[in-house]
Amino acid sequence: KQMIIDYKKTASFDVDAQKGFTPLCPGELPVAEGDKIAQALNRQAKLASVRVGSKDWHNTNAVWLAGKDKPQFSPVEGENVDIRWNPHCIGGTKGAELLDELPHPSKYNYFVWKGMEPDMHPYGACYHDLAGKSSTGVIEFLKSRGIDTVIVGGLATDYCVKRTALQLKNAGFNVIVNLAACRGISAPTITAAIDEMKNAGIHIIDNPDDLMMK
Ligand code: VGL
Repeated sequence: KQMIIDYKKTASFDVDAQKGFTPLCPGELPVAEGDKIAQALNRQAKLASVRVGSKDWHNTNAVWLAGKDKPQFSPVEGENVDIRWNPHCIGGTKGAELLDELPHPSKYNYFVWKGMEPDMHPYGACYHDLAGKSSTGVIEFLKSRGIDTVIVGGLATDYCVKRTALQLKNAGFNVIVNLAACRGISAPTITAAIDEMKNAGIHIIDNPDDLMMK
């Protein structure tokens, strides 16, 4: 089933397409095939007049870091943190870099660096906090450009891509998640994420073959 999108009103969103979420950084949060999505992101970007992106840019002193006696996924107290994670995407390290085939952040029309405060670990790229009150500015930017449709890809499907897509949908955009340009952490959470996004009215596509530009 084909969907018509208006190039002038469509944006492409590269969510956290960083080496820290790929097998290139096995000690961080490697997502299987996470390093294989750059071409699909570049392809979807050709359907859009605006390209935006985000990065996790974390600190070595973050309160949510897993370590000895503090296993990954264990809960951590704080308004803007929830569970512990292995160190990943630490500012200035290889894990924080975008995949090699992607543009430099300066070449995007708008770019978000998030999770820089030691006591904040957001997932969605649209808000710095977990409650969705502190804007990163990307929604306002997209609206200022007259964007009504956003094609989303990146890492990981079940965390940051899902949250970003839901935030965009809540902000009133027509949202398309392109699975060819996403990889996720685990099969059950990917399936649940796809269900949750579909239930929210987000379009899930396997690849852009069925998108028609007008
Ligand atoms: C992510 C888990 C922890 C993501 C970030 O980008 O999806 N997942 N931090």
